[in-house]
Amino acid sequence: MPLEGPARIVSELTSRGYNAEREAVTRLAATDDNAAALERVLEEVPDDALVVRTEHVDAALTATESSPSPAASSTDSSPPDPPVSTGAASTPTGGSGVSSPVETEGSTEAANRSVDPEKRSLEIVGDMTGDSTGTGEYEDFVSVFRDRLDRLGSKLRGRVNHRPATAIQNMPGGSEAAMVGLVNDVRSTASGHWLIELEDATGTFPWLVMKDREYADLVNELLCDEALAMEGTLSDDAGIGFVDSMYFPDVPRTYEPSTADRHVQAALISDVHVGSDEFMAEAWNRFADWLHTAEAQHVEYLLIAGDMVEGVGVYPDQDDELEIVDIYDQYEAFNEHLKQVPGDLEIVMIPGNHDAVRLAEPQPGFDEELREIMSAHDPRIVSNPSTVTIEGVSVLMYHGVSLDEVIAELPEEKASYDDPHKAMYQLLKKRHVAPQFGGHTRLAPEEEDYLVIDEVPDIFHTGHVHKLGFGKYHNVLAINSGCWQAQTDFQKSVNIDPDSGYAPIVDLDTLDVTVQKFS
Ligand code: D5M
Ligand code: FE
Ligand code: ZN
Repeated sequence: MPLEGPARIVSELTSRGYNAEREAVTRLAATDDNAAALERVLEEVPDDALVVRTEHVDAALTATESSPSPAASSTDSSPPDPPVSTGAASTPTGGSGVSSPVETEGSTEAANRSVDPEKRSLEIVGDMTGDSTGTGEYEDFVSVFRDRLDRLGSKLRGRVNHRPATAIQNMPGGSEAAMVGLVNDVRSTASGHWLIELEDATGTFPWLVMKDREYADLVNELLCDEALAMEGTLSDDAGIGFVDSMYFPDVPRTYEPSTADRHVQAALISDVHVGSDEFMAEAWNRFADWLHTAEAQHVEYLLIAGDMVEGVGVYPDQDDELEIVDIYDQYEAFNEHLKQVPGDLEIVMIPGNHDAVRLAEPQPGFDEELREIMSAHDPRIVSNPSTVTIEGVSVLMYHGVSLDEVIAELPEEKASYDDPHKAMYQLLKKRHVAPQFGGHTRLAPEEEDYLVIDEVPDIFHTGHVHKLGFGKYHNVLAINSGCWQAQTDFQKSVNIDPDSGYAPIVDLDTLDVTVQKFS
């Protein structure tokens, strides 16, 4: 058995019925004779273990030569647990999670999972971790908005014959004019029309949308600071433009998403909230167990869109609902839960508003100390937002704090907690994950606006509102994952009924979604 490199080691282990921690594989790969080392390690692995851990490798490689024995095939002779697709009573995993060791759960997963890491590809774009330039000065705000206008404007400028605000101010009355800018203000007039002030690098200009024009229906979805183009006719005194057409940066209707070349799936989750009294450890255990079953054999990627832990001091009176009060202990516990999922999964995570990183967006990925703690299966830890391209399919991951704002500002039929994906459609249309400045969503001033959706993603993944919803907008799959936290007192007080314990699973070859329920 000549073995070369980590990929061969992983497939050899899988064919023998084992999963392995990434670090374990790395250490094995570093030995002079990979094949012999692997045999020694398999002798060292306890009989009931399904995962080859770093400790096993260390123990085997430091131990004196033991008597050679034939290669251990899968030591698991117990009958497999039934695959679980709907959770509930059929998987008696029980326990409060943190203390339940990985190896005792999930039975024959390794036999059920045979992955070939060489078929995988994963690439990250837009991770701004370590690239924050903001000093918090006024100039940074100027620069972030200038960058927003430049980049979103470039998606609009080709569509209209635009002029700067100051040039429009000097055009003769009655002229045709168009402008690209950021929405500075939206108000209704005494006669029920709408006045929208657009701002560009030169100044501002007011545009009037008449209440009986078709575009009036779009005014109620405008947010301050989003980029727009207006086209119309100037008034006789050239003091105002009467809008004939309005353009959003948007996703082209004909957008054709990329898909994977083989049948492979990704689980998209968020809002685990470990450390909260309401964290649903049993539902999580069922999810982790299910990932080890044959039914989940094609799930090779796990994306987690923020709120790994409950955090401390995030909301008033949150302390009353904490099971774990120390933030580092919360991450340790989260890591224990992460260990329960198969070691061969590729995991990508971004932070959310409950996580221990700066609250203002973009949020850089976790610091070194937290990365050390959350090291189970060696996850890729990137900023909120970031885009991860898996097997050709680009997934824009964003935690989703701005969704609260979109839902609050827009009419029910365009954005609501019951249909969180519709709020996501608005962000895609605006090509920005958090358009409105100065409201609920905190934005960090940076030289560059990392929150612009430059490239159309194939999948847009958010969380935060703790509701499950998905749908397609101009062929882009928008998924808001639910959460792993039962209803909190606060949520009860404001009638938020969370969708807890669901995992949406995406087929990367078709972009079809199935939902697995574990609560
Ligand atoms: O927020 C989960 C959802 O609940 C999200 O829509 C915000 C809302 N939420 C939860 N707690 C509060 C408080 N105390 N004030 C305002 N809004 C709240 P998450 O941040 O994921 O817990
Ligand atoms: Fe959350
Ligand atoms: Zn959140």
